[in-house]
Amino acid sequence: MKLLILLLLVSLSFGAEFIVKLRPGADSRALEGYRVIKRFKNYALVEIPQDRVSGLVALSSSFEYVARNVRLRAFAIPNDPMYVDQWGMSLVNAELAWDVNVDCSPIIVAVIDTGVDYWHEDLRDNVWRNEIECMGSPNVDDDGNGFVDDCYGWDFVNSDPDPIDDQGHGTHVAGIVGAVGNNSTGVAGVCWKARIMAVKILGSNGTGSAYDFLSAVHYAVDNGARVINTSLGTDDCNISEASLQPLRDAVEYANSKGIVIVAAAGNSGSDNDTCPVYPASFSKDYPNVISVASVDGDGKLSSFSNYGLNTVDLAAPGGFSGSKSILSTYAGNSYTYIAGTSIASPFVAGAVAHILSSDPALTPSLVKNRLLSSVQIDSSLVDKVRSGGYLDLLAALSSTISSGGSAFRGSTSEASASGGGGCNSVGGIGSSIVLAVIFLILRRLLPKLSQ
Ligand SMILES: [Ca+2]
Ligand SMILES: [Ca+2]
Ligand SMILES: [Ca+2]
Repeated sequence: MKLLILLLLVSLSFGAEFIVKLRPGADSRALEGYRVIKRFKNYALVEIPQDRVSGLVALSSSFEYVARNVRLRAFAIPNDPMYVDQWGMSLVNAELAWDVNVDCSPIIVAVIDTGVDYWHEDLRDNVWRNEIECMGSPNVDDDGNGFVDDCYGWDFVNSDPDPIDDQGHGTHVAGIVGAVGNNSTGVAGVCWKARIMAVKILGSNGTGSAYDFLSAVHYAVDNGARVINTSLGTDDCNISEASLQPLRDAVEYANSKGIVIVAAAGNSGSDNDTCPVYPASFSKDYPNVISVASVDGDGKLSSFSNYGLNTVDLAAPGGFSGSKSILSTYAGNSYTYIAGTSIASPFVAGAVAHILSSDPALTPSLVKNRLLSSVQIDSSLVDKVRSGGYLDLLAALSSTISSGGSAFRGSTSEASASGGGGCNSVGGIGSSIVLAVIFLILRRLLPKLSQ
């Protein structure tokens, strides 16, 4: 049991409870007329109407002071044994955020990817289940949604109801969003409790098609997802607008239903403003698309990460801290390290699930605005991504909604002054081997659209 409890003083008053300290030898009849909840020595916990608190000390010579009964609460670090290696969580202030909320289960997060190992020991309690089908009749579309026996989601690659992951990528992504936290097992997700919908469009070779993407987005939206993570994309700058339309339709459909799509920016180390990657680059056109670059353990843009001042919104952990990339769940009930913007994206998808869990009525544009206005500014990102920074989960959960639509860069001037031209300083030593795995997935997607 490694649960570490720290007590955190917060400045919330607890109802109308006040701590009264009596002067030594004071006549305890001074408390008459108040409801005393507890007493010890010369302290008393007393319920006092708010309007009577001020001046109370002056009124009674027996009172040394009257103080609000501020709340103390546990500030937990999860007991998952591999958490010690999950540097990305502390970088985004997840530990502090988890004091605010650990439960994203009100919000369904669809992972459109290679599938999800939904039997994984550290995921199975956090996977979405379509209970009508799980409890229904085999070979019957019990819920009438057009998909027979879709208990765990759907496999659009093989057109069957089993979106199990035969590659690993989707399971890794799913674990970042919502590996079960604080269960003495494996790792912890950004959300300790979650509902992850597995929607498979990438096969074991890591490729997929726009049609399956379009189908998958409709499936996710129609079956209750509020957030869609897409750690995939095109890798051809010359795709015609006509060929892009199915992808655009998918994004527009999600937008019309108020569903957020979080998308990886790509791993080519290039500028998406000049060489767009879709769906990430739809971020410029649609308020429901949030595109994500990768940072290393020092909060600097990863050397492999795509960027784009106008088309990439913020960064999140996806690179390296020393020799370690991002640890998460993997296919076959295992765990592994992977780097890439694919891995950064689900940090943000998890953050969106947190935000919507606490405020389900928020529109996608308000969610996006909150995320972008609460980032941790870094000099390596100021000229590279729209927000100028990387995810701060605590700030995103704590901040009030800013009303501005586009003024995400309001706090960048200070960082600019100190940052200068340090944009391309990350060396990328040692990253290429692990990245090759992700490249295989990202680069080969959507070959049908390459003309
Ligand atoms: Ca069905
Ligand atoms: Ca059925
Ligand atoms: Ca766990």
